[in-house]
Amino acid sequence: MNMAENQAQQWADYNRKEKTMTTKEELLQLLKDGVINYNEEQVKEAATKAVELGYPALEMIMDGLAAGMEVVGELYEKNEYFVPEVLMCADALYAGLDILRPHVPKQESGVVAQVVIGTVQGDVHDIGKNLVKMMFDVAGWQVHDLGRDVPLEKFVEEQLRTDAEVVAMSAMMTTTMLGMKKVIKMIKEKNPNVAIMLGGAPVTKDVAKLFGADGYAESAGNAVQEAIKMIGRLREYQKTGAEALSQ
Ligand code: B12
Repeated sequence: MNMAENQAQQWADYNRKEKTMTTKEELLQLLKDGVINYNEEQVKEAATKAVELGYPALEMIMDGLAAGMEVVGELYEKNEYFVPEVLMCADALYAGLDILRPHVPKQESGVVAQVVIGTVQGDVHDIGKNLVKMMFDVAGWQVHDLGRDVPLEKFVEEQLRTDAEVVAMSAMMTTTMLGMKKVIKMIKEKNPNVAIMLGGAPVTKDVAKLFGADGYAESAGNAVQEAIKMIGRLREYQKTGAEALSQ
């Protein structure tokens, strides 16, 4: 092969590679659109491709799958989607999560503890809760997942059984959110040294405070950091409390 032929070959190889190589942005869009259009096959293909190409799995989950579900929420609010469509969107999201989740790298969080997590009684929304669970998992925490629609007493029982430092509750409805307050009261009565954090769309920092929780995070991205801060505050409080008593 002479030099001109060699260059032509290299150019052809480059063009072929360009065509088959999908960019990160394209895959994020495919994941997002796949969730919005409840296209499970598209989501699976895009997720598999993202893994093959080594794109960051966490970014694919948050900026692709979860971002798609945000749009689904807007469509539901505008009455363009109803429960059956939303359910299919959730199925598509979970299909992608199954593929991407094992590729989220472990992260050093500095503190490793146990967390009991679940969505409160009467509430079947578990996508957000599962993303928070994943963040604790990758941070190396031991996670006791109670699932969704969890009877309120179950949080208390599981905390006592495992002696977990943190209990994290999710609620997506204004009605079910009230159950959190009951759980906080029950847990604090039995064991005041547990740090309780709340989250979910209707929950705010003020609501969490009003309910007597120790912490709140508005997204899965900062849940672990907030949990670590909560543990720190609680330990500090125990220390100063004990010092005050001994004086
Ligand atoms: C998907 C969905 C469903 C799916 C749930 C599938 C599943 N497996 O989860 C299905 C179709 C089953 C469903 C059913 C219903 N739904 Co719905 N649903 C939604 C929707 C569209 C998206 C929720 C979601 O997954 N978002 C994506 C995730 C990633 O976000 P997220 O959940 O907010 O979680 C993030 C944060 O909040 C936070 N977070 C969440 N939990 C926690 C916990 C902790 C500890 C921390 C720190 C952080 C944290 O981190 C997450 C990730 O960053 C919302 C609309 C919306 N805008 O939220 C309505 C919505 C929640 N649903 C609603 C309603 C009314 C219902 C139904 C009653 C409808 C009906 N007529 O049957 C039923 C309820 C059934 C029941 N008993 O629970 C209402 C609730 C209204 C209210 N304020 O009370 C909403 C807000 C829609 C609306 N605007 O009316 N729903």
